[in-house]
Amino acid sequence: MSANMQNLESYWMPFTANRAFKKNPRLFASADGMYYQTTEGKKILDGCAGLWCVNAGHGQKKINDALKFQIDQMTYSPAFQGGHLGAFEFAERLADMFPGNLNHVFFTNSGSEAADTSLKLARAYYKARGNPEKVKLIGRDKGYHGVNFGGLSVGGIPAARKVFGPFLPEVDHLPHTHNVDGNLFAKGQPENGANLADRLLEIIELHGAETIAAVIVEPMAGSAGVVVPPKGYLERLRKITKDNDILLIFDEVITAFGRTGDVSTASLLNIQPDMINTAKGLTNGAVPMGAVLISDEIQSTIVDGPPDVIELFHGYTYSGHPLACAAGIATMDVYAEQKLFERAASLTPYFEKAVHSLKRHDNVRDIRNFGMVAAIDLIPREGAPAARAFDAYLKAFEQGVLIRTTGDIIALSPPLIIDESEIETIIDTLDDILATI
Ligand code: PXG
Repeated sequence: MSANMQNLESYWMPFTANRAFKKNPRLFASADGMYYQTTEGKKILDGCAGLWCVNAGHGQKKINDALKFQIDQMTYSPAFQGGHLGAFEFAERLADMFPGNLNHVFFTNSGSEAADTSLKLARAYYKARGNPEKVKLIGRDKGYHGVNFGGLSVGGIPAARKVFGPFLPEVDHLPHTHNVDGNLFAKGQPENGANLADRLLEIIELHGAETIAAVIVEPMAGSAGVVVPPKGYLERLRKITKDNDILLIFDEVITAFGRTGDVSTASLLNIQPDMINTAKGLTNGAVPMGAVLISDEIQSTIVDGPPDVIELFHGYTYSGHPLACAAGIATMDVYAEQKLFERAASLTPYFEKAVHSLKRHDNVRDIRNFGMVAAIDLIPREGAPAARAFDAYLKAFEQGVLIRTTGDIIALSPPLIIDESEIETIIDTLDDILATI
């Protein structure tokens, strides 16, 4: 059905300017490899992996076949006091892939649910361990942990919080690491800003470590416009949290599954957090799913009670859904067989060079990159914040390239199957557009 035959009013679209969209809809009908096709038959090169999730590209046959098979086997089995083999297999697979002692997996249906699950687990852990006063949760300015109340409470994007408060009271925020002097046009991790992790020491002094359960950060903040961790910053956060008996949660909803060149950014940087949140690339975006990877210590402390009693009153009707697990297992096969994490790592220098070539435009304030993610930070138009970047978005779409914008920042995070000529197409298109906006 084409857009002009369809009434678009009933569907309230998320994070969208609904009225503007419905006047000028952009509707996708099919997708294959690096390309979408719109309802009008226009081919669109995917520069942002859908919404940072289709890491293996569109229409991967193995994932589709696994889904078709699972549909005929069983589409639902009860998640509580019941199970199916796919969930156990997928959990074991993930536990093997993620670093160190992260050997337990709690399935959710989104990154938002993963955020709230991890925060609840942090509190449950200290209650089980006999430290019920350790309840405070420390997030970071510009942080994004989805849209539920826990994630919003520790989150730090004003527009996402503005009309929804009040939030959880037992929360504080670290400063962000964005735009530290001397970091403009940094390639990969910037040099300056590791010392900002020391602000955690002040937060600990203020509240007392004995009241703090966890610190949650995105290793690289995506939604805020690609804030890359300064060299040494995450390592410093790990040391301070460990020294003070505070859990460290990495929200890797965007940064896991090859995006930064390894299974997770924790693995890439050889840092051992106590929990890692994932979603998006977990199923290549084929079925909604999130997962929290949990350390042996946290899991065994919570589960260590009378064996016939439910240990944790938490979970979702669709935790470990059979279709999501089938898609997820096949997705992990595809990542491994097509060596996509290695591919991301080896493409990064080419991508980095291509993106930084856009520096020559007067309206570009900064360019940053980390693995297969990049941001082109534009100087806002006077009195019209975000207008210049959204103009770029509309023009790119018109010219057959899908990008993502947040505020006046263009974010690129293409599927990891991208090749050099497709990178050139994205950059050439942006090069043309930046000269006109
Ligand atoms: N944590 C992080 C770090 C995220 O990036 C979520 C949690 C929430 O995931 P769900 O599945 O509940 O949406 C996210 C989601 C963008 C963009 O372009 C970013 C996200 C989602 C959609 C768009 O900035 N991040």
